[in-house]
Amino acid sequence: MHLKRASLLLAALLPMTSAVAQTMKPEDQIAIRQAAYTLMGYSFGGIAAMAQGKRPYNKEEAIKDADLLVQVAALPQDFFGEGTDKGDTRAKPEIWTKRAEFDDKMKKMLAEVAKLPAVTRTGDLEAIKVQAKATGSTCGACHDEFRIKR
Ligand code: ASC
Repeated sequence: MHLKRASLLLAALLPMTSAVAQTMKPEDQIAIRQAAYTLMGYSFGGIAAMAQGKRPYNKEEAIKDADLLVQVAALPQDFFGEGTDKGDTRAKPEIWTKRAEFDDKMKKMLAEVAKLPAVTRTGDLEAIKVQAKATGSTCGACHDEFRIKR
C-alpha cells in the first residue's frame, strides 16, 4: 500500500474505538493494521535515522515523528480480531495461540514509544539515541516471534 493512501485511511480512523474495530471485515482490519505499521515505520524510521546519523538531527522533526508514532502505535492492537489470521498478512498464527505473550510484547513496545515525545523535546540527541534503541528492540522482539519473514 502506498504511504499516502495509508495516511489518509488512518487519519479517518484515528478516533475509532476497539469495539468498532471488531465489527469490521477481517480484510479491512488487516488493511488498517498494515497502514498503522507502515506509519509506525515512517515515524519511528525518522527518529531512528537521526539517532543513527543517517539523517541530520532536527529537533522539530524528531518531535513530530514521536507524536505521530504515539498515535499510530496505539492502533494495531485493536485490529487482530477474529478471522484476521488469514489473508494477505505476515501475522503468524502464534499471535492467536500465544495471545498473552503477543499482548505483552505490544504493551512493552507502547511503553517505550510513550517515552519518545518527552525525550525528543529535551533536544538531547544522546538521550534520543538511547530511547530509539530501547524502542527499536521492542519492535524487533515482536517481529522475531510473530511476523513471517520475507
Ligand atoms: C525500525 C523499524 C522496525 C524496527 C526494527 C528494530 O526502524 O522499521 O521494524 O526498527 O527493525 O529491530
